[in-house]
Amino acid sequence: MGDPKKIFVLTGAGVSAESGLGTFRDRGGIWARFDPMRLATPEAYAADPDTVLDFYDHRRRGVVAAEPNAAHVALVRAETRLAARGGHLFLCTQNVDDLHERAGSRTVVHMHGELLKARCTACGAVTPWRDDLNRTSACPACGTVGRMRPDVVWFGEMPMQLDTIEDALAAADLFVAVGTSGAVYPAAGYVRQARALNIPTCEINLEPSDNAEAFDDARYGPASTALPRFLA
Ligand code: BV8
Repeated sequence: MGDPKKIFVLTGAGVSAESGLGTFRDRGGIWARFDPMRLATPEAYAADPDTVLDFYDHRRRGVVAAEPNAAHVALVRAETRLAARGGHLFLCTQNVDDLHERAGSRTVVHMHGELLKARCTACGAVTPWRDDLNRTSACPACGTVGRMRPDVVWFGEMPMQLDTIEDALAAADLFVAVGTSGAVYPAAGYVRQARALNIPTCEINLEPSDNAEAFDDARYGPASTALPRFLA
């Protein structure tokens, strides 16, 4: 891979798998048990907010109980090492957990939002999630009752910070996808954008992803060992 200076890393649920957080599409994954179209859509929230909020409360409890693993730590070390030689590691995650931050990553772009933040659907204010938040809670900013939702991006909703992500992708000299099945767009399309820009690409995953053939290189195995080895 030569000596890249600007690495764009896209992470998915697979980097949090060894921290005990469910993935979506693996056997027994979250979506194998819950239908995302029934739970992770604005329509689902409008139709049955209690069920949707319960689903996210359940996942938030898992995140709070989880600890970052060696994959998260390897990204922090790489970020520090790159910065020390004038480079940059751009970390874009599809994950809504805060394990990258808790491992020490300084800048994390959550393109699918953050489970530990709440958004008021009346005024748009985003505030830290509080465990007592529920359907009858009032927005801390505007006081409107019963309009709070998790600050995550549901299917059919616009992912966050797309311009920032596209700029970072265009400036990268290496694209690495870690722990993602390549099933969800626009994230799954980034490897093809990198190829079109002649940026070398590598996937690090437990097994070949849905768009494995789009990558120049690949390392298969658990992220907690494959990623530190790749970034060493
Ligand atoms: C958009 C947040 C327009 C909430 C998530 C038809 C109808 C409606 C929409 C569409 C449609 N067709 C296409 C679309 C677009 C849609 C989409 O892509 N659908 C798919 C299902 C076909 N996308 C959207 O709706 C997006 N918005 O398109 O808006 C637009 C488009 C472009 C530009 C502007 C506007 C919004 C998508 C975001 C949805 N929100 N999550 C929540 O978390 O509840 S998606 C959800 O899936 C998570 O974010 C998750 O991160 C993401 C992707 O999954 P992965 O992270 O890849 O996880 P997965 O389980 O799939 O894979 C894990 C991988 O890890 C596996 O490969 C496994 O082998 C590996 N692994 C497991 N263990 C390990 C491991 N690897 C290493 N080590 C291990 N130990």
